Amino acid sequence: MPTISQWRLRAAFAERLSRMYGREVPAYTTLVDVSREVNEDVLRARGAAAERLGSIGRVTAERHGAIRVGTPRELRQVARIFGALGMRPVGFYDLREAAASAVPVVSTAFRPVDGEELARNPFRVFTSLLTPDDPRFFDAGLRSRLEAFLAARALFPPELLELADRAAAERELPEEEAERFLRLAVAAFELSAEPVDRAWYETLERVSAVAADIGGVRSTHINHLTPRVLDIDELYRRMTERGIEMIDTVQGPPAWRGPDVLLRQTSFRALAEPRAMRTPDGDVVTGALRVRFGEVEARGIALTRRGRALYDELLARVDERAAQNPTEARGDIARAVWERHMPGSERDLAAAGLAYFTYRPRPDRPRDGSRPPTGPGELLRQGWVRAEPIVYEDFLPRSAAGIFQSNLGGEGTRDNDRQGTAYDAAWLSDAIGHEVLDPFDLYERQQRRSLDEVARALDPTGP
Ligand code: OOG
Ligand code: NI
Repeated sequence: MPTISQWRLRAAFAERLSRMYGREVPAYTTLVDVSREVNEDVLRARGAAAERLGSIGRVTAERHGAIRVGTPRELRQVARIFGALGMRPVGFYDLREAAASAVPVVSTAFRPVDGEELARNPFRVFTSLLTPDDPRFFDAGLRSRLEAFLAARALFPPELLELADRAAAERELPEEEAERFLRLAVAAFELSAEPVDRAWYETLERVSAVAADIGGVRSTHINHLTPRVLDIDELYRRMTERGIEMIDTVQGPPAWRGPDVLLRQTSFRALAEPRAMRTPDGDVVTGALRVRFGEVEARGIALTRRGRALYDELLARVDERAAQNPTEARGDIARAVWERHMPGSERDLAAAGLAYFTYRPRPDRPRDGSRPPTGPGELLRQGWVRAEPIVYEDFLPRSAAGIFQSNLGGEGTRDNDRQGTAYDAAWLSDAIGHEVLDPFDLYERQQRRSLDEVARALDPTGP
């Protein structure tokens, strides 16, 4: 019997999830269509340069999803399902104070980690875990009701988890099992038709719409699915032209004349979806919840720790200037700040050690027996190597917090006089039972490996 490898399972899962979400949220299909049109136009206009940060095949198929779970136990089950697809937890994001509104979660992203796997299919899922024990959001009484509610539900059928373990262990599944696994996995993230207990949902909603979406229902669902676009400003214009109301900014770096770095994202507000509700008298009525939305993103070059520190510094500078000049467009302020302080070319980013690249020896490098210089900046400048950008595969906490706002109607409540529970990557690793990997380490290793190969190839005393 033929078998299906992990990456094919991952690609098939992403595709089926996309089809399912398109049926459930038709505006998502519009977003995918417009993204495709923009990508085709960019490819036509820029040619090979358009594929510098990933082949058009990869970019067209590329999606990230977002899900939200309630307990470490549920998170461990999610890790088993994504583990089957060759996706591992990368990065720790604390969203609890990243925004003005109350978002009581900490998050990670499950994704493939090595270059070849990413090139095959980079599907990733931003995964958030509710924090019922943070006293700024939940008092003791609500916390215990919430924990009891979560303990009593099962998000994933045992058969799905068993098939997941098998796929993870064998790195493939026989065709029939693969089909069963994919069906169960997609179904686990569909919107449930089970009536929502309205009083309970509203109790949680007073704390946070995100808390209600996670802990107010007995199932989970995909919250959004995000295509990748090569020109997000153009996409924003075209969506607005079609009458779709987008959030008022593109999150992340500004539109500027330098290279695309990190991640730029935007979204449209969550749409009202009909949901069955059980009233306190036990009647089932049709209500509506605004939970799910559409997001789109453009990806750029991964920044080093130093580059990221500069990014954060510029963000703070832009905030400060925007506060001082409330009439000036934030995008214009940001562009001016960036054009002044951020190196404006790939080569300058590389020389300053601000961004990650894969370095390769140039076939036309000096062959006169001279010794190569040290350091990627000089190697590049003197024509010994070329540098290909490493794409940023992760998320940004501030942008993520902005994206969460897309489905927050009210502000919710957060009692800032109380001390929040401390969480970090080590705590999350323990909760998942798998190490949460550090994204910088992954990029660093990829760059290091290429520089080691360059050193070997350029060593005049070598074989
Ligand atoms: C996740 C929000 C964060 C992103 O792309 O930054 C996110 C959520 O709404 O559950 O998906
Ligand atoms: Ni997202």
